[in-house]
Amino acid sequence: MRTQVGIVGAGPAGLLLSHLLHLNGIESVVLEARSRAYVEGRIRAGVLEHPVEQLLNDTGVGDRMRAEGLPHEGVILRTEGRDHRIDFKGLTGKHVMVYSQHKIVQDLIAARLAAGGNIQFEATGVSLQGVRTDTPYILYEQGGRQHRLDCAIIAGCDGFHGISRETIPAPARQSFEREYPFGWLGILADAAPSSEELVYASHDRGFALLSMRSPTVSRLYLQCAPDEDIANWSDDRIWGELRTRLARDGFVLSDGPITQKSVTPMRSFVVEPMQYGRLFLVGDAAHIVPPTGAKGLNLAAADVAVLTRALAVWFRSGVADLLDTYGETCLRRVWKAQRFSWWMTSLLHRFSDHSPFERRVQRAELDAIFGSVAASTTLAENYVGLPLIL
Ligand code: RFL
Ligand code: PHB
Repeated sequence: MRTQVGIVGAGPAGLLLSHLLHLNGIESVVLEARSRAYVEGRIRAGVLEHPVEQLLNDTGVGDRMRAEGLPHEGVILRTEGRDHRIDFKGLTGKHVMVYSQHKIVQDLIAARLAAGGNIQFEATGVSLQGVRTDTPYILYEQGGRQHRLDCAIIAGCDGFHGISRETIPAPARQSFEREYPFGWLGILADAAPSSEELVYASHDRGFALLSMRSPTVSRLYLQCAPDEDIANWSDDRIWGELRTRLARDGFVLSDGPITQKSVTPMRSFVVEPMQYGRLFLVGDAAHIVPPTGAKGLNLAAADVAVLTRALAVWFRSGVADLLDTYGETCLRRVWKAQRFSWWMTSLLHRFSDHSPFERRVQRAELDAIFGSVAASTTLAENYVGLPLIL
């Protein structure tokens, strides 16, 4: 099989890239290790930045998001029973969109298939060959047979645990990493959200987040140990802990059946460069942020926007300038999002090794935001999203 762009991974990055390339008249084939049902049901992110919402709308895949998504004009920071609202609309004129990542994946798969797009599910044993030549190709197995996909460009959209990043020889890449001494225990529950807006709560027992997926489904998180055993968390214990950490006078947390539970470790990670010959790393394959800033999926979409623009010029005219600066362009935004996610994480979580002095400084930093329009505006600008291409 032959195509222009071979894409590894049918997460949001790979599918959005395939969609945008198609709109630019460029052919692609997406190779995905998992089944369609698996990727369409995988519960992950929920908050879209304003520029990403616009991108989905402008490229014709925003119909269901407009119907079912929840535009949010602010978030609440809660500490010691006090609320401070960050007014996105008032401070930046923009909002964020609460809409499930797995629905975006469903919407993109539907759009690609309706347009005759080629997505190969359950393609395993993927290996990238000849990435330093003008004729790279991808080997994979499917249905018990070995296949070969020839292409001009390979996009590694296979997430943090994929094989694309490791295809770059170790001496040619540098990783920047921070692991946090905690994780997030996340639940989905059939319960009406107890707040109209997201609540980020900093509490002595640890961070908690109230989020949502729809008017009848709540998404909630608790800071926990990075290797927390989910078996130790009964539904009652989870709701009790959420009630303690989210407490405020007059606030009532409504509960309901928990339909999904998981523990996610927290990590900041960037690999440089994001390009090696004809291989381009996109999204989580190149960078991971802790979820506190709600940036991961949004960064993946920004990489896709940069790569699509560069490939459109290159395939049309052979001019490689934008392609050669792909990584540099993405990394400007990536590092700003890294800074913001690290800062939000440091601000709101309980660190067991903090001295009483450091804990007081952390509270003072929250207070400084509460008392300053300038500080609140900086937070709002970063949360609603910087322009896709900086
Ligand atoms: P993905 O989504 O991991 O997709 C990679 C795809 O590649 C496939 N794959 C392979 N295919 C073929 N061969 C191989 N060898 C392969 N190896 C892997 C995988 O099966 C998969 O289908 O990466 P992508 O596309 O870069 O998208 C990134 C986002 O998924 C991620 O950044 C976000 O989910 C992060 N994130 C959030 N981001 C936000 O912008 N806003 C949020 O509110 C938000 N909340 C979250 C999050 C991530 C979370 N978890 C579970 C990590 C909340 C959580 C709890
Ligand atoms: C979510 O709804 O899953 C979510 C919201 C905000 C975050 C992280 C995750 O910062």
